[in-house]
Amino acid sequence: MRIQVRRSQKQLIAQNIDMRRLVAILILCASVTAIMASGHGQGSQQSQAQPQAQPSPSPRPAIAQVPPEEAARELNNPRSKWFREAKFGLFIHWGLYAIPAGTWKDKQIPGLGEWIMNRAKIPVKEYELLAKEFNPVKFNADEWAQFAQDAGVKYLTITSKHHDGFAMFRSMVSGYNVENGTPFKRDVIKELAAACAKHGIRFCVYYSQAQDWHEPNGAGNTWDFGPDDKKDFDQYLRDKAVPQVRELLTQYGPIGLIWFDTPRLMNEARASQFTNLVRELQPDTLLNGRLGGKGDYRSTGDNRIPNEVVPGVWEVPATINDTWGFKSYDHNWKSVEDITFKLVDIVSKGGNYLLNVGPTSEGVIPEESVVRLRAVGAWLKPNGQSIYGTSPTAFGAELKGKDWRCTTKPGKYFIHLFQWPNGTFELDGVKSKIKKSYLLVDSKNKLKVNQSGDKVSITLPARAPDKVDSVLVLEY
Ligand code: JFZ
Repeated sequence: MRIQVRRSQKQLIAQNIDMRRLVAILILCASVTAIMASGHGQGSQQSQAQPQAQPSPSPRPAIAQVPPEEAARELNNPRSKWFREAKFGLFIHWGLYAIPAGTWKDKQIPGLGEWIMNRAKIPVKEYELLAKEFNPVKFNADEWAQFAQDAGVKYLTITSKHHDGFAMFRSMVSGYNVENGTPFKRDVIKELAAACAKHGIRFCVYYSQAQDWHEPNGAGNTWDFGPDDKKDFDQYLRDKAVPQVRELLTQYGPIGLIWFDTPRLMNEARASQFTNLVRELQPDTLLNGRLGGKGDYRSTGDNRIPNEVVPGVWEVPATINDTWGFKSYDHNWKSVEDITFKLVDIVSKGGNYLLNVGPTSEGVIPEESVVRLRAVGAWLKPNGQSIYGTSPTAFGAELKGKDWRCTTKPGKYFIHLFQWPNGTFELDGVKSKIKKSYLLVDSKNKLKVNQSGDKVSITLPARAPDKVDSVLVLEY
């Protein structure tokens, strides 16, 4: 990767670019070098350790930048068009871990809810028994898809198999699955895929390709099966992971993307088994960046939002409290204001927001999540044109503060005002002549525009039309 950066730098110098871009590239070179040296790149040992829901205070960047030509390739990939325009997705972590919900044998287990088997070192023989209890009678795929629609997300990514190895779909490969191994006897993935199709939501699946704590040769379970380097990992890939991914790609209609994760023990050859399968069976399905090979887009570290615009196609996977899988005592819900700000902030930097909910063992999405996401959806209804299909900010100075953000479409700046200015909104560095300005929710009322050179001043009404984010449109 370093070599590619150097080459691109030379090319750009040859093209006589200005000093500012050169400085930016040098910083990029330095940060790529730093990431490689510190072993913090995606797929490194570090990212495979027990993950934290909270960002670490280390100065490591939220996302590993790629050379400009690589970012351009991501952006020009026709396969990712829907994803680039979607901007907002719903992540669902749901599995057997919803039953203990963070507590094992009367002890609250620290860490992420879906990691309880690992954190409490629960033997397979004990954890497996949860399947016999799994009976989420309140699960209603249609309600979940309706909820996704109300929240304004364009895609939904659900854990079809997390690290615990339990498949939430009917599988011929392993009886450890929701249809054959539980009293529930229903295929969750099938019902949800159908409901999403009905509600116009792209259906996507998470699949833990490397860690599988249920299998002697899967990565991660050292308490039952000993160290990973003694395992026949290829046997696990051949006999479980690859055939299950084949099932996912053939049993449920179109899959928008597959979200692979924590690529322990993965390498190019192992990753290509999945890549080839996906390209063969569903050439339109996107691959995320945590397979262990090249993906169609990249993820930031969990809950990490970059400070600047990041070129390319990328996504921020994020929790709505501090866990992915349901924990009965995690009440640290992010507010509607915070979620809306994060959505706009991420979109203004060029990314997607993949926000998670963790349903209970009864099949209910916690009411606290529902209320918040519905409120975001209610904001998106009249303001969605300033989010979906937009491009990043045309400015950048605003990213240092939290007062406002900018998203763009050809001929339009959308200014998201999180702080309502007194009287006028002043904007610097405007390169085009502003023709008109109005509030997105009140487009009939034209606002007074004063422009002198690259400075623009818009006269605003006394009150903000929205208490979280009022969108001001500037057309040029
Ligand atoms: C992984 C999982 O281990 C976790 O349970 C959850 O599913 C989450 C979405 O993904 O955790 C990670 C993986 C990678 C990073 C952080 C947490 N990373 O690269 O920063």
